[in-house]
Amino acid sequence: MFNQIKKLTLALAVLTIFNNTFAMEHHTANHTATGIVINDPWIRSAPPNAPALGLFMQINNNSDKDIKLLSVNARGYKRIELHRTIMHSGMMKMVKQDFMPIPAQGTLHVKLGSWHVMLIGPKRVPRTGETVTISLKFDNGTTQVVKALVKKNGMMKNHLMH
Ligand SMILES: [Cu+2]
Repeated sequence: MFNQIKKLTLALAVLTIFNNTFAMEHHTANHTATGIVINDPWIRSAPPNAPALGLFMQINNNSDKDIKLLSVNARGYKRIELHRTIMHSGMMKMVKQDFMPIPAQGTLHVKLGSWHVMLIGPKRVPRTGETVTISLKFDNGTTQVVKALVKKNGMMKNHLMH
């Protein structure tokens, strides 16, 4: 009887450990698969002769490691750069960046007046309401393809008027 209980306890313990391990692995795998989530990618609408366009989004990092956005690609542009707008001697200035950092379990807000992507030298400026296919390459070896909606931004207009 005692031996049977011991065996049963052992079996339960093994089962529990196995279950926990399985759950943990599953958890980790899930995070790896969905480490980066891109929300609301959009391009600020611009006149047909605009030399460059701004691309914005929120990038969520659900993983436990810092991740870098290394490059952005899209068809129909001379080149695409990662930029950050900073204050320099009381002036707003755009500075080209080698990467964008997305902190572990955090969000990078790629937005007007801050981190942004510049689509330079468009063959044709997309119209409001169109979508542009964008591919983003990260240093964790993944590439994400998103469709960015071209839209106006009233907030920025108000901001500029201040
Ligand atoms: Cu810029």
